[in-house]
Parts: sequence; structure tokens; C-alpha cells
Amino acid sequence: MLPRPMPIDERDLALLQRAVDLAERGRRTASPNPMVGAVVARDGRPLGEGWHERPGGPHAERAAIADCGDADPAGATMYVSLEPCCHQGRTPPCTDAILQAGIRRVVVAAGDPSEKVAGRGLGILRDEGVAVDVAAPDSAVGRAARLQNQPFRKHARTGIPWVMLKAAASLDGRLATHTDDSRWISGVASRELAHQWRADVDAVVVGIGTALADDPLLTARVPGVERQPRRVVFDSEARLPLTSRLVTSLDEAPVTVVASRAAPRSATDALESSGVEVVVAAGANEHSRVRSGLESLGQRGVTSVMIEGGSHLAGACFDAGMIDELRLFVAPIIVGGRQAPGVLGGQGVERIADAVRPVELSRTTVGDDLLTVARIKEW
Ligand code: AOF
Ligand code: ZN
Repeated sequence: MLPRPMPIDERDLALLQRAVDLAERGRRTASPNPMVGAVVARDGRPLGEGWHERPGGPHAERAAIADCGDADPAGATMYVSLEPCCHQGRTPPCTDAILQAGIRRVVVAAGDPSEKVAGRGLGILRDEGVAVDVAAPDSAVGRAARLQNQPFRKHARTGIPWVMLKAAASLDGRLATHTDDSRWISGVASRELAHQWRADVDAVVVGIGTALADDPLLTARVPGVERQPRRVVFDSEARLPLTSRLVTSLDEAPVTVVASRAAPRSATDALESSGVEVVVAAGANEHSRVRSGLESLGQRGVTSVMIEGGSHLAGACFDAGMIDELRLFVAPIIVGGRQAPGVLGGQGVERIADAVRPVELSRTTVGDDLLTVARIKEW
């Protein structure tokens, strides 16, 4: 008896990886949609390629079919980084486009976890006689495809944005001195990288303490950014001054204040009159308010946030179990002082046995700083 052919061979994996690479082109424009890339190929030779550029625009599959031009995709194979959609959203279902084009086989890197799709896209294709293969979940390409869309995947499953905490600490783990001086802990290269990350997320978040102390602008100062992140201040009493750089730069990017019911009406009204969006987070304690504030952002289409401090807000988010990834710069300086704030305020865990252990770590140097990226949750 002949050995059963491998469902996905090396050539398939290379084209699937190409689809994942193409998807990357939508990193700063596709949200709240996922990044998706697709390749149409016959006998391993690409006929057309595409990616999803922005919401309302064509999905990767239609873009790849259109890119085939005069080459007829009938009978060809489509490689796509995410399961094709099967519902009418801002655009028609990709399953229809695939069937109309006469594609005979579809190879997918990862499933689409959103309720409207979740396996149904693949089911429809199989029912119509298309051969469907899915990369093994623990394969390199499968992992890369899921990793690429962590914000979309978490938001689709929970309604809550993916939360990344960025911090710059001294060798002894301090974010600032005991007098609250924090300029600058990390080096120039680290700070430039953090500006790139601002451009990658839907929102940049700080606590009111940081907003008052630093009067930050929180925009992504990198060339060629066409969409600035929303700027969000967790500010339970709505103390953000109308004269702050955040409020006076609304023409650059929107600002949202997440207040609590304790905020005086006069303060929230004044912020709203200045053009700031005010969200009232429900909940009796800080943890539930953090969660509720993030949920409200998620309802507004924010799929990813970067928390930039300070210690208090970061600690509250950690204690609420809300942090999905930590990106920590450790700079070669020593600050000292019991009163100097650490990376995470809040309560923290009780025992070392309860300490949170990341699912994956990577460490690199950026200038003189050590950057640790700790992935805590996987979606
Ligand atoms: C795909 N290929 O390239 C993308 C998909 O409003 P719409 O029509 O753009 O649909 C958005 C949903 O479609 C999104 O929530 C996700 O489930 C899927 N995105 N699917 O087959 C793509 N961007
Ligand atoms: Zn689609």
C-alpha cells in the first residue's frame, strides 16, 4: 500500500508562510479587522497575492483573486493566513469569492475565532467540495498566524482589548526616583521603539497620576503613521486638566477619559465640551472598574492597548488579571529607595508559588537596555 500523502507538504508551508508575511502589511491599518494575507498558486507557483488593508476594503482572499489578473484561478490552491469568512459584514463573504473563482483547495494557517465564522467558513468550503487543510496548531506557521492576530483573537472572543504593558525600569526595578523623576530611564533607541509600538496599537493608556506628572502627548512620533492611536486616561475623578497637552491636541488624535461614578458632573461635562470622550466605568472596586473600562474601549472597536504607566494603573491591571503581554526595558542604572515606585503597584501575589509565569519569553538588547518581552496569555 502506498503511504498516505501528507496533507500539507513543505511547499504548502512556504506559501502559507508567505500569506502570513503578506498579512503583516496590514499591521497599522487593518484594525479592528484581523491582519490577513492570501496567495493563489498552481503547482506551487503563485498566480496572485493579496492582503487586507483596511476595514471596509477587500479581504485578502478577494485581493489575491483580483491580483491573478489574466491568469485563471480555477482549479488552483489558495493559501490564507486566517480561515475565510462566510458572512456578510462590511464586505461580502470570502467563501463566495473562493467558490466563484473555482478554487479547488484552500490551505489555512489559523481558524477565525469570531462567533460568525468559527469553523463555519471551512465547513461551507468542504460542503461545496473544496479540499480544506489547516496547519497543525503547534506548527511554526500556525503559531505565527495566531501570534500575529492576538488583539483580534482576544477581542473577538472576549470583547476586551488585548493589553500590553510597556515599562522602562532601572536595574533595581524602579520606574522613577523617590521624587518621581523618571526622565529618562531607558535609552534613545528604546524610546524610539516604544513610539513604533504606539503606532501598532489602537490605544495608548495612562493613569491620571502619569497624566498630571508628565503632561504627555502620547502620540506615535514615527514617520509615515497614518492613524494615531486613541489616547486614554484612567481618571476616576475626571481630574485631567482642560489645559493639558492631551486635551489641547485633539486634532492629532482622540482622547478618552475613563472616569468612575465618583467623578463630579461638572468635570465630566467640561471635558466632554472640550471634545474629550468620557466613559464611566462601573464597579465597586478598582479591579472591576479597570475591567469595565477596558470592556467599554472594546465596545468602541479598540482591539489592543498599550499601558504606559504609571505603577498604580499597571498594578491594578495586573491584579485584575488583565495583562496579556509585558514589554520591559531594563536600563543599566541603579536608583534605590523604598519609596521609588516599582513596575507594578497594586497588591501583587501572596506567595512566590502564585507568581505569574509567562508562556513565552524573548530577550534582546536595545542600545544599552535589555528588553524582555513576556507573553503572559495566548489567545
Ligand atoms: C477573511 N479575510 O482578509 C479578513 C477577514 O466587515 P468585513 O466584511 O470586513 O468583515 C470583517 C470580519 O471578517 C472580521 O471580523 C473577521 O471575522 C473577518 N476578517 N476574513 O476571510 C480577511 N479581514
Ligand atoms: Zn473574508
